[in-house]
Amino acid sequence: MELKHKTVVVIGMGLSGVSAARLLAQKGARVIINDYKSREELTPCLEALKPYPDIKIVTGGHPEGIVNTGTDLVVKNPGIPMDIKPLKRAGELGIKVITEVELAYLFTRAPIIGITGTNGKTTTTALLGEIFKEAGKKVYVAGNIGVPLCDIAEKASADSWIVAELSSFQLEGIEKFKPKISAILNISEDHMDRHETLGDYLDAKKRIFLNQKDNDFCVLNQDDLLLSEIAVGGQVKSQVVPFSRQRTYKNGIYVKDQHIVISKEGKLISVCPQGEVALPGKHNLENVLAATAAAYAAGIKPEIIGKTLRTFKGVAHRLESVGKFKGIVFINDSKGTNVEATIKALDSFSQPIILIAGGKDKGGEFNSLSLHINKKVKHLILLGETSSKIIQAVENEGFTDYSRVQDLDEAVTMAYQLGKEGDLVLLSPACASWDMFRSYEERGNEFKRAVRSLGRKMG
Ligand code: UMA
Repeated sequence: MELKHKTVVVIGMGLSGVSAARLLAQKGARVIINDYKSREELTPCLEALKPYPDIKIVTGGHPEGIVNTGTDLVVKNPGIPMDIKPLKRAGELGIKVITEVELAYLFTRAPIIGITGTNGKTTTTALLGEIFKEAGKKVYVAGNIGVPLCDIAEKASADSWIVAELSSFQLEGIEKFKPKISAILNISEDHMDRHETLGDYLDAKKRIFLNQKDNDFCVLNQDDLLLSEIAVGGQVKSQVVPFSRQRTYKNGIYVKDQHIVISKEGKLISVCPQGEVALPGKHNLENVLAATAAAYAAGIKPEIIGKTLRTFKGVAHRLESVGKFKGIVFINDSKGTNVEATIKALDSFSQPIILIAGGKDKGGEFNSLSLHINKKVKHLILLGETSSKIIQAVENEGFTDYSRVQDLDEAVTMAYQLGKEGDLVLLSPACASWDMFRSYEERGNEFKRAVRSLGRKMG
């Protein structure tokens, strides 16, 4: 794409917007970056843009005319909904709107493995990155995991790989983006404040294989009803690589006699005994199968995959063990940002659980979570915007052992006071963090700080 002297408006700063603006400026574009927050709130972004004095910065709103007849292209931060005024205006004027991920794709030579799905994306992406490292490959791990793709697009040479975690927000604005290997892990309700229906959300996820050709691969979870329908529906033009915890395939990845196996034309290759996989939990087994499928499709030897599966213990904020005081275990699952993720977290433990939940309202419902809370939770501690909605849902199930708190310090202290030896305190909010924190990482770090400070007080 020729960008020299083109006028490009970037909507939304954040990590992604800033990264896109930098790449555009390096390519000689006239860049205008616009965010509705004030300059004070955007200090880290403004610092990061200091080496690019030619980038015009507009803050404190999206002014009328920011996108106009002189605009050649609009690049949006994934956090920006498609229906805000400047993007609608771009549509009226026939100006192309792409996401930061699409822009990155246009400037990279490295093959991409794109991982999407509702849950498990970050763990699978990080695990794949480790498998590639173990295989001695040059690899860049990026995307929704926290490193914008525009940061690494040009650094990644043709002989390296990019392993990219991709959200529905990132995928809804792609046009040509084509991963060599795509993977969809699972689909359940999430981000219903942005996508009108589950069908719209699934459509955004399905864009991951939109541009793939028959020499590309698409890894699909066959234990997920919606994804197994896609696999047989003729929608995927690339080679489908199925994986399953329950079923077997002539060509695919599955569990046989408690071993993770690759079946190639019915010939079985053992990757690793299931019992030796370092990641705990049933849902992590699916992530392990997906990573195995993608790595094998990329030509990585099964023994290298197996070696990494035995050592990779997971990433921060996903069922992360924080400490044990008075025999009570504290687990940080701040990345449990939707109902399904929290249900999976609850299902991963057999001890009595004190659950800390609640956060930003994404427009979903909590009925299915309430059933699990009723079965598995000893006491529920709620904070944030969704507290009342969750209370309503658990009360409908006849569950009344709940309390409301103002912040995580209060939640951790209360959990400790209510807990007994052998109990488990789990932060798995089932909601996004943005009502009280900048990110789920900040929420998780705040929880860890509160637990450690309690630990110090307890000696
Ligand atoms: N903004 C506007 N107008 C609007 C709405 C927002 O100007 O109408 C501005 C905000 O003021 C803000 C910016 O747009 O300055 C959005 O920033 P952000 O902090 O939401 O985004 P980034 O820092 O660029 O982070 C994004 C991803 N965030 C989202 O998609 C919401 C990060 O995923 C990702 O790691 C990062 O790019 C690098 O690729 C985080 C996330 O929460 C982890 N993702 C969601 C999820 O996993 O559920 C999708």
